[in-house]
Amino acid sequence: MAAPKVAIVMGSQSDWPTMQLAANVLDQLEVAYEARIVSAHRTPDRLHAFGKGAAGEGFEVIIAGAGGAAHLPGMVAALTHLPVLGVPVKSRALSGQDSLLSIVQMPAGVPVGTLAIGEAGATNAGLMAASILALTDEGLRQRLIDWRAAQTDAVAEKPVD
Ligand code: RP5
Repeated sequence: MAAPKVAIVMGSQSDWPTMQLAANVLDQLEVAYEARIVSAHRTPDRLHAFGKGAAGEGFEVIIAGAGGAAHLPGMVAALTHLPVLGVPVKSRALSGQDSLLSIVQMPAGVPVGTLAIGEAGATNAGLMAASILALTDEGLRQRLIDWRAAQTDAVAEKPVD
């Protein structure tokens, strides 16, 4: 596979079961990615180096997931011009409401494209990263169209017992 254009970063190992769903959809669409743990609070120097270096590393889209006081997506967005997709991970204490509000309310001028809380958000972040890259990648565009068509075909007209 080609050098990864998508970075998936997360605040903790505990975020991986959620963020893996973004990775899964990228696997299905044959989009190369690299996943890293980058904690805004526990590894601030790593966060700074990642944000400043992401474009130079060849990444074109960043998916950033975090929970609780979820400052990672916003801080990454502050450090790069690349599109940042934020995934609010479902937190133990507040079911991800805290994560969502921490990520979504960015000040004008520093955008984070914020997805839904938890698994749907992670899956959709993967799909959205693919759709951004598909703007300039014809093969990926077709794979994405096929993926969506297969999803439509998989929906039965009637429920089964
Ligand atoms: C955040 O704190 C992480 O993104 C994670 O969602 C949450 C809890 O982290 P752990 O205590 O499980 O490492 O920084």
